[in-house]
Amino acid sequence: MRMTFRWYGENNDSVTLEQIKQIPGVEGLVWALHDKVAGEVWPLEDIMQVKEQADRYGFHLDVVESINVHEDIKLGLPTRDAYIENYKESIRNVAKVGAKVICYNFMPVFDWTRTDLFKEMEDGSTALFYEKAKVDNMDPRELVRQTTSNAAFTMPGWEPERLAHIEKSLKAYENVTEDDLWEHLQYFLEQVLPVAEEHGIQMAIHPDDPPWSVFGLPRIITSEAAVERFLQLSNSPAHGITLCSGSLGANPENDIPKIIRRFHDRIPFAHIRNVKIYENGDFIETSHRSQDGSVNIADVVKAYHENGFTGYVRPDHGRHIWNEKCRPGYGLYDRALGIMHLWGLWDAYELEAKRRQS
Ligand code: DNO
Ligand code: MN
Repeated sequence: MRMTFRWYGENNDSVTLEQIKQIPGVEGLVWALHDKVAGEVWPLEDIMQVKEQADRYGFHLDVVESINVHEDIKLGLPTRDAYIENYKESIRNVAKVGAKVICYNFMPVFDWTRTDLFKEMEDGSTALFYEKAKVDNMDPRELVRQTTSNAAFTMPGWEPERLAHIEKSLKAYENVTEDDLWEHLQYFLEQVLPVAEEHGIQMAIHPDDPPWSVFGLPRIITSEAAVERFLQLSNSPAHGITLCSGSLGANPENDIPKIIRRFHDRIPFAHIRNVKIYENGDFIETSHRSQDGSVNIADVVKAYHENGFTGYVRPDHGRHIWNEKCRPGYGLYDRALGIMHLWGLWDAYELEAKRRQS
């Protein structure tokens, strides 16, 4: 298990590289060029700047999250080919600083969706919260307004440039079915996988968050069966998944440890976090501890450990604790606690395995 930490860059993150360096066992940054909109080429020059910053602290840039896929590619429009060419160029460019994994997603219009970014919990901490009834009855434009209006930072997936065209985007999907989306994903992969393969990079899709349709938009990476169907799209070694325990875990029918045990050799990148699911379909992000949420994180780590997992891991989101002012889900404190919890479990399983051998 190779521990990483998501970092948004010098001007866009409350967390510093010096702080990240002091979290035990973090070897690399999960990074992106956050000022680029989907479809744009990532210029080598900009990438080199991130590399210089990472080098100062001895972090690698093996994991990129995310190079976003342009909406025209997901919609299967004729204009997609130009955007796919740009995507290939970005793959070649991130390869030049040693990237090994590119996390991406194929969610129409909206990336991760929550109704409250700072929901108060009983202990006074706050966390990302999803209220199902609210989303079901909400005008998506209202959610966009709410999500972006109080944000001190631009949030990935909620970039103003992208959402300015929300009306048009929603309309464009009116006749796009799940099967269409699968086809468009396959078309995209057929083009980019050979380039990724040639550069020793694995493309790792992030599941849909939450793993069901929102606002009538199709969503396809939502379950174990979907992961199976996805992996069958290609035999390329460059074809894999970012297994996000919190995204898939928001549906209680998704047995995360089981999914890991089944597909571990196709998981180059793991997001590990917990969510507490309520009976009405709401969920809130919690500490990593199994006792605090609905996902058995101890068993998630066990599933990786017993399969000799050598991929990259990051503690996905965290709560906001100790009055930390940070971007939603991406503070320092709770993610650092999460990392120590993951190491604690991992080291204990490691010890147990060694004892068994001797
Ligand atoms: C949710 C987070 C997401 C994720 C992107 C990947 O679980 O990990 O923000 O980073 O959807 O493209
Ligand atoms: Mn995730």
